[in-house]
Amino acid sequence: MKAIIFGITGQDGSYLAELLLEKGYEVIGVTRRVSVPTLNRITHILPKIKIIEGDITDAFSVSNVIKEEAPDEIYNLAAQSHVGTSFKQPSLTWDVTAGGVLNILEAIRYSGRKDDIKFYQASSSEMFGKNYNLREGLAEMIKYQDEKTPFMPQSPYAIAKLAAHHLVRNYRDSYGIFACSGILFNHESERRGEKFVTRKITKWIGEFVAWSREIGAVDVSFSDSDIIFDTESFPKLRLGNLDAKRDWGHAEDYVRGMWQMVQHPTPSDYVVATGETHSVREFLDIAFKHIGIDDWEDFVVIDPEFYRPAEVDYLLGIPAKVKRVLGWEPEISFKNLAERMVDSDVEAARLQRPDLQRV
Ligand code: NDP
Ligand code: GDR
Repeated sequence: MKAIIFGITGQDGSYLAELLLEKGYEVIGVTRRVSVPTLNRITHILPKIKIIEGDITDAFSVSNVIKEEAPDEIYNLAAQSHVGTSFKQPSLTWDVTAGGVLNILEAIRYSGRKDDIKFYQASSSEMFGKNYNLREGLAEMIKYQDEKTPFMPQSPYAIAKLAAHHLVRNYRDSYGIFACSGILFNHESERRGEKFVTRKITKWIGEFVAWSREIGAVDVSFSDSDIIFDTESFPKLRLGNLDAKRDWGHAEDYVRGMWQMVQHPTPSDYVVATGETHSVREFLDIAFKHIGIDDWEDFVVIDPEFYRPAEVDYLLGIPAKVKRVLGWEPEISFKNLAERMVDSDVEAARLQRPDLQRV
């Protein structure tokens, strides 16, 4: 089997490539040319995969790679994937996150092999935006989203993802292309991009722990300023809305779901989620407790810079369909996820400081 992954250098792309290699696939990764290295998440598997230069906004490069490589499966994970950034760069977000998907679908349609290619699109729980359904819980009504919840996107990113989601359905209905979408809720990992809130928190903790060890501090005085490491003070962690609630899982579990969707005989759309929701505050609780700090409020500053013009307050996905049809289940809990991320960032920060390498 041969698979093309668009977005192979991202968090999910790296885990998916590992999974497909384990299953004996030939893996082709499409990467765009940028002025800094972007292969660090896949360095360890580079000898086993083929990298081809291409950008999903460039219809010719997309159609050439699909024609020349004649894949069995295509996974589109490429996107401008940061919701906050999409308010600042809406046009680029639209071109990549919506337009790029159209380029891939058209390339499949005219590849001469449209019935032989299976396509996976990375849709998002952000498409639900402010919407939810209600059902009775033990003590109160529970808000949730599933495949039947109407979409009400709240950002240029979510609107672009929704356009792509509808394109996938339309190409499936119109041309019989095997095209499916995973409506994935937030999933994080040790490889998560550093601007997403979970990783931003654990990266800060890693650097803070390394700095505290370096200066031998137990009681440390903190500064509100942006001074980067010195021995007097340490910049506080600057965050936005701590009350937002997300259904957070681990990316390793979620890429397994992507693959399972593509193996099913019939293409469909699936919600992939854990069925639990937690606030940013709860993530902070677990992450800071893991390094022995109970009162993280002393270390955090609320900064309006990180508020969004429109927020998605609450996401809780019901993965009943993906469990029933594909047998998918998440294996890594919220607590385990947060602790793994902290451990990884503490270790990474230690290794970056030669004087701490024996600690
Ligand atoms: P990342 O931001 O980590 O990765 C995005 C990938 O897209 C990178 O490989 C990036 O390449 C690539 N890319 C960006 N622009 C282009 C372009 N113009 N042409 C080709 N490639 C491009 O995202 P994740 O791995 O977290 O997410 C994977 C997908 O799943 C994304 O589409 C995201 O929107 C979606 N999603 C993610 C969720 C999550 O919680 N992680 C939840 C729901 C959906 P480069 O390295 O060069 O920047
Ligand atoms: P999200 O993830 O927007 O859900 O999109 P992100 O981690 O960026 O935000 C989650 C929530 O945390 C709040 N928040 C902050 N967010 C960031 N990035 N930085 C901060 O300092 C901060 N402080 C509070 C946000 O307001 C938000 O409510 C992710 C991406 O992976 C998308 O690509 C994907 O589609 C969705 O998850 C599902």
